[in-house]
Amino acid sequence: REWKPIKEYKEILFELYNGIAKITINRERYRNAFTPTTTTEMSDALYICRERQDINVVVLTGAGDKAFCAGGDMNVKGRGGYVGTDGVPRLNVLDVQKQIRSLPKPVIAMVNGYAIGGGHVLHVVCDLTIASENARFGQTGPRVGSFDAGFGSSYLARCVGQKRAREIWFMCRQYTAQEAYEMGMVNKVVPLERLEDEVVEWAETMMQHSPLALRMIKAGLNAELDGQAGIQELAGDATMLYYLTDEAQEGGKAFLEKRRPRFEDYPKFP
Ligand code: 2NE
Repeated sequence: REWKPIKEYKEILFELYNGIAKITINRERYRNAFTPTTTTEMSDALYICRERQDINVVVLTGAGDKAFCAGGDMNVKGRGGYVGTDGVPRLNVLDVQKQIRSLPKPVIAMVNGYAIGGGHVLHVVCDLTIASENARFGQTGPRVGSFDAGFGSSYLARCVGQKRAREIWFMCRQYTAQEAYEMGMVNKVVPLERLEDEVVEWAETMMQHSPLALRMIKAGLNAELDGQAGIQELAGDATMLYYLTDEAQEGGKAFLEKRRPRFEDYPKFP
């Protein structure tokens, strides 16, 4: 399988194969822990994923066979956030989470090893998680001076239930891929050597389905949980579909032609 580079970055790889974009955190030496540079680059790549018509499904993974992502890079954790090359502390992984959540295309976490701390949250916010048998899951925040009380807690609880979510955060234990599957936060577990094939098969299956239907389903599933921000996305999709109607076109045309719009000409479905 030949992945073609989409854009060059310092700390991630961004590649395309057959309509599937793959974002790989490329910091194997640090178990793919992210710095502000990593997350800024991920945000840029996710923006491109949203814009490009030839990208249908996005896969998020980590380099090598040991880690998906070990969370924030503790070497650059300062007061107030992870300190970038500009000396400013940030927690911009939260922007990455929101982008994954609102991307109108399926995002698959391809978990190839440790998904720990902020790395665990990244797999949680993806639409689907396919894991290799060697993958390990867990939060460490309360042990290392951190926590994620946003999607990393509330959406996790929607996936595994409140008792399990509290256990994961309060106990800071690691769970095997099979345990994560049984808890409901992993869709499938496969041998490591089959991981990418499996993910590509899932992506190709989804690509045979209506992109707009998948987009609306994702927006609807989010809207139920995400309050006004979720409703805004679903409503934005409704507006986009409305703009495609002759009735909406008539409103704009009438304004430009300085006449009364003839909305009565268009069908009203019961
Ligand atoms: C991931 C884990 C369990 C892997 O263990 P192991 O034994 O396979 O590897 P090892 O030896 O611990 O790690 C290999 C190298 O990677 C570095 C290590 O320091 C080590 O470096 P050297 O000793 O060889 O120099 N490394 C691993 N994770 C790192 C990290 N996060 N930052 C910087 N360097 C890291 C094990 O490594 C582990 O438990 N890692 C720490 C996981 C962790 O606590 N992450 C931060 C949680 S907080 C967070 O991510 C967060 C949040 O809670 C809320 C919002 C945003 C972020």
